Amino acid sequence: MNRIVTLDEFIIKRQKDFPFASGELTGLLRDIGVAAKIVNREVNKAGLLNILGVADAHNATGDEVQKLDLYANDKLIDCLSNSGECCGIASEENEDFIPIPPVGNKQSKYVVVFDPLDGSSNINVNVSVGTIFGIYRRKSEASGPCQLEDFLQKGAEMVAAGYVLYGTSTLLVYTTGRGVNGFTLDPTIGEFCLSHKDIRIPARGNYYSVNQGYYLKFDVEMRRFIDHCSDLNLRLRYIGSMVSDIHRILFQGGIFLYPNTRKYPFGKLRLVYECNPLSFIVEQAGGHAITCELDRVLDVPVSDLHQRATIAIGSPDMVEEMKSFVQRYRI
Ligand code: AHM
Ligand code: MG
Repeated sequence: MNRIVTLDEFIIKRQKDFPFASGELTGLLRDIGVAAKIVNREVNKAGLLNILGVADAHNATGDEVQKLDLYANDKLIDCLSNSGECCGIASEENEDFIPIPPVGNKQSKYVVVFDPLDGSSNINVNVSVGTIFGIYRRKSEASGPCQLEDFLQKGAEMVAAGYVLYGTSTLLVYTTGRGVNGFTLDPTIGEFCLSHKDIRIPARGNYYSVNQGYYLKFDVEMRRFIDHCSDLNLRLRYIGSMVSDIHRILFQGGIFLYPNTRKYPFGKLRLVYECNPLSFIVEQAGGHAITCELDRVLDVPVSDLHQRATIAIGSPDMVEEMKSFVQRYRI
């Protein structure tokens, strides 16, 4: 029998690969692992506890917020602020970033961005949702509180990113820029165990993922590319939970698209909380991620915490193919 490697063990082992590591990043990843277990517990028993439904609130970008989103948001904030392993947090559910005061004399050099529960429209029908996170080294003076500039860094500056998928089983996938690894939660021992080592995305795949209901609202070049996917007999899969859709593509190959529409002229998804962390992971696994304007997502300048972006992400050959369609058909 193979020896089980837990997430904590793996993170600590990896810390030794960084000769000057202080253990802060290690601590942060562990905090996120703990928060993920707590959120997972609630996601699993949500129906039983009757905490489903729409809370009387809207998030910072005006979307409807489900109660479980707020719960996940609170738990992540609690876990990350109690240990003092980061000096600030920005969440999709909060208008502004939250500075974290030092715990004891520990002055952290990291900030964390996250979408606590992505794909929240799936919650009340028992379909997969996820948590997405990214970690940056702060830019501001280490002696004072964190600043907005710490969160407005390009995705390419990220030091770690990951997601948790609350699906048929619960998986945590993360990277610190040296490959991507996946851990499955074993509910019997309450530990995330290494289950997917050094994940590599296939160069091509049989899936495309896009909200085809908006077809007529997409630009002509995007419609041409979607027609091409259909002509190739690719399988259309769209869960409406970006984490779940990208998870499939990461393992089986394919392309995920969220282009601009008339309703969302700059795209719907958030650059800081969704597009950048997932692009960092997919690139680390050998994939590509570009905007529909054909810029690398990780190089897009960030000027607003809740900035939206268009995205085409997934298998490298398929993203390149989409790029050539856009170049050919753009009016
Ligand atoms: P959320 O963060 O409010 O849940 O919204 C993000 C989600 C993504 O997970 C998903 O890909 C997309 O919104 C679905 O949007 P649409 O229903 O417009 O296709
Ligand atoms: Mg989201």
